[in-house]
This record gives sequence, C-alpha cells and structure tokens, in this order.
Amino acid sequence: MKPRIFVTRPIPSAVLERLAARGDLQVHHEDASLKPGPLGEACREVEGLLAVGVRVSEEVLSQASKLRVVANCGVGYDNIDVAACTARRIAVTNTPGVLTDTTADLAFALLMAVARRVVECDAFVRQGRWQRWEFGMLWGADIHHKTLGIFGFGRIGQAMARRGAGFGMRILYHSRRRAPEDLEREIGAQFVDRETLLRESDFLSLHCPSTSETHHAIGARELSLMKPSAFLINTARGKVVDEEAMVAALESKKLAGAGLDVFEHEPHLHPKLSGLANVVLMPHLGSATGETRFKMAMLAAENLLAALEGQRPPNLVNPEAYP
Ligand code: 8YV
Repeated sequence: MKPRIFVTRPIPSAVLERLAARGDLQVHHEDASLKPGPLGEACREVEGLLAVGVRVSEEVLSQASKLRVVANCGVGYDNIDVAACTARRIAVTNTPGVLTDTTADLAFALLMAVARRVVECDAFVRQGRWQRWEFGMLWGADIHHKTLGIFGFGRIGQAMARRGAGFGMRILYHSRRRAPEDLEREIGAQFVDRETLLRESDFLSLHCPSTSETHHAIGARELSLMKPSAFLINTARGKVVDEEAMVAALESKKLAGAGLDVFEHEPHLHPKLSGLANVVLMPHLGSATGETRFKMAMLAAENLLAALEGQRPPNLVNPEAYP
C-alpha cells in the first residue's frame, strides 16, 4: 500500500505529480495556513506531511500517530516543534541551498531601497508631488564603500556578503562559528565581535536562525550601539529583533532606517511601522520567485519521499530521530 501524504497548500503540479506517483496524496487546496485542529485532523492517517507555511505543534503531532516525516518547505524550521518530532521518531527536513541567492537578492534589494528611498520616491512621483527638481530633494545614503555588517554567516549571510563586496563595501561579520580563513579571504569578510559589528556597520543585515539564543538579539542596547546613520535589514526572522525597541529607535532617528521582510508577530504589523517613512516593508517574501519556490517544493518532496522509502533524507534536521 502506498504511504499517505498530505500537502498543506497548493504547490506546483509537477511536484504534486511526483508525489502522487509514489504516495496516496491529499492536498489542502487553499493557499492559507491550516490551524492546529484541522491540520491534526487531516494528518490522522498520514505518514508524510509536506509542510508549507504551517505550524506543526505538539497539538498537531498528538493527532498524527502514523506520521514518519515532516518535510518543511523552507530553510528555517522554527514553525516545527522539532523536539516533539524527535521524541516521536519523526524525521524533520528543510530546504537549504536552493533559496540562498534568492533571499540574499531580496536582502540587498531592501538595503538599496531603504538607502536610496526608492519606495518613498516612487510614492512622491505617483502622487504628483514632483512639481520641480530641487538640489536638496530626497537625499539618500551611499552604499558603495560603506561597511556592511552580517549577523549570522551561514549560506545566506555569505551570499549577502558577496553582494556587498561587489558594491565595494567593507564586509564585517559575526557568527556563532568563525568561517574558515580561506572563505573569509575569498569573500573579503572580516570576523569581529558582536559589539564591533554593531558599532561599525553602516548597514546591519540579519541572517541567523530564530532560536531561543537569537530571540531579541537586536534589542534596545544593541540598537543604542549602532550609528544613528545606520540601516537595519532583516530577512531572517522577526523574533530576532525587539520590534518595540526598533520602532522607538526609528522614530527617534537613532536608527536611520530599516528594510524588513519579517516581523515579530507576522502577519500583524507593529502599529507604528506603516506610518514611518524610513522603512521599506515586505510581506515575508525572501524566497518568493517562481524558480526558487518550484525548487523548494521539489526538494521538500524529495526529502519526504526518501524518508518514506526508508532512505536517509538529504536535508535531515534531526538525525537523533532517525534509525
Ligand atoms: C518560506 C522562509 O517561504 O525558507 C524560509 O525559511 O522564510 C521562506 O522561504 C517560509 O518559511 C514559508 O514556508
């Protein structure tokens, strides 16, 4: 008998066909997050769950007694209770690599947009406020030859560093682990302590995972160490930043601006954020290109099928759970 597979949102048909050839497939056809109750209900008889934009909590797992693998469609897996999966010997997988450059592209796009006030200027032109050209009109900040600070130097952090180097920026980074020297040399990135990173960055871009260690890693104290001319870029996770403290810094001009793809209480926005001119806001779309979303869905499917067919899935997050 084919294993039962549940996919939580519509994904490309080529991926669904691949899954349907090897499993008994059910798909939630609405592109909306299933709540724990209905998700648990849908997983009752399921062995493989392809999780796209859902929270897989203890409540869900307690209803899914046959589950053997949760294949997350995303590199970050803070939406999955990994410890609870491990305790039940359920494999958890993610989709690293395929979205690295796409996410770094967006981080750099946010950096440029906020520095050169692209969104603000677009509104200015559209709203017919451009009546005459002025020398002192809508000045931005230079990007080239400034210091780009990278917090979290994994795949995406490194890809962001390469983009900065291409713009002639000085690259500093801080990470749990220092990168090998030859990689530092190749990228032209210098390892510094956290405080130096905060003090010296003109642009601070966050690329760490969301864990209990990184929760509010950028809070009031950290923001106070940054230059008032600095910009914060976050394409990692909203919980890494104390949003209240960031809004206060932006309001009081202790931080020049922010380019944000992620928020502390997504999709809810801090009430003051949308009123600030010095921020550029995106609805968590770091990996959202057609090419990359296809690769993510296919990789999640490959991980899922490998686990169901008794192989070690290529992107296993919890090897402890695996026989
Ligand atoms: C996903 C992401 O779209 O990969 C990640 O970590 O943030 C995004 O690419 C999101 O996790 C929804 O699955």
